[in-house]
Amino acid sequence: MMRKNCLQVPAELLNALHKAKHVVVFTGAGVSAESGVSTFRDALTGLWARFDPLQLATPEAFLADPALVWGWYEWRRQLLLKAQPNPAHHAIVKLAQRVPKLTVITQNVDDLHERAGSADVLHLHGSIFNPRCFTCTQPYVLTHAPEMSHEHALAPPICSHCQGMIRPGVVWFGEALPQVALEAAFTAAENCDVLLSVGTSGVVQPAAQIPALALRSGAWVAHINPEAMPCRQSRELSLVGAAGQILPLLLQD
Ligand code: BV8
Ligand code: ZN
Repeated sequence: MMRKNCLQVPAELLNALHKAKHVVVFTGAGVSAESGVSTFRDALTGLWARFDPLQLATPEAFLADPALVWGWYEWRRQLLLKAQPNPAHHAIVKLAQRVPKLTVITQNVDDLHERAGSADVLHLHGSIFNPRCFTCTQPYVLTHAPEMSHEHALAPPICSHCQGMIRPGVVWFGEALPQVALEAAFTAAENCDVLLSVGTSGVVQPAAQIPALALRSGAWVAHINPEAMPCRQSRELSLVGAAGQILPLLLQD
């Protein structure tokens, strides 16, 4: 029974979602864009405007200038504390209530999926809310929101255990991804019926392999992005638009 075709969602995708036993939602910075959180590629502001995030999000940059890098993350954390989940995050929670199994895999370091109600989110690039000691990896409990009226450097806290520097709990370029989360993400991609790739430019490896893995395993893959994404196979679709506009359309009966 072909489903009625709505605004931008092809009927075959709605059918596949309706029949799916396991759906994966794979997100990048674009899913948080409508929460007012700038994506990684957006021009960095203020103090960091002169830096390329690819240079700043590295252990080398942190060791070279700990206050510059820690200040950047505290500035971003403060903005995230003020941000709210958007209709995209909420639609993912609603979709999870309608399918037998739904796995959220995110490249993002924010907690907006969790705050919207998603459970067991796989964070491939860590979390900005779980800092740890750079030297002894002892977790560090952030007790307050940073008071930063403007972007500025901020010396990182010192580890009470070994006097080392506290670092953000994110995966920097050149650092290995958390093995357990990555393996779980690959397994989910290989065993799902539909994978929705939401708000990612598909540049950063090895996360960028996830949609291709699902496609190779016979799943439908839909890219949801204001930029049209290249589609190589018949079961790969590009839904051009904002996540907060398109994801709610997938919920229609
Ligand atoms: C590793 C945490 C090895 C930090 C991040 C050369 C070739 C290939 C690979 C490499 C290479 N040189 C180096 C590498 C490896 C490197 C890599 O991939 N580099 C790339 C840049 C070439 N990868 C690594 O280093 C990884 N580690 O390989 O380790 C290893 C192995 C064993 C032992 C030791 C080492 C680590 C990668 C993780 C880096 N950390 N984040 C932080 O956040 O500060 S990744 C960072 O970039 C973000 O987390 C994000 O996930 C990612 C991409 O950022 P963005 O571009 O902003 O986001 P996104 O791509 O999602 O783009 C936004 C999209 O949203 C756009 O498409 C836009 O159109 C869309 N959009 C906008 N608005 C909306 C929207 N979509 C929907 N709705 C909207 N409203
Ligand atoms: Zn320590």
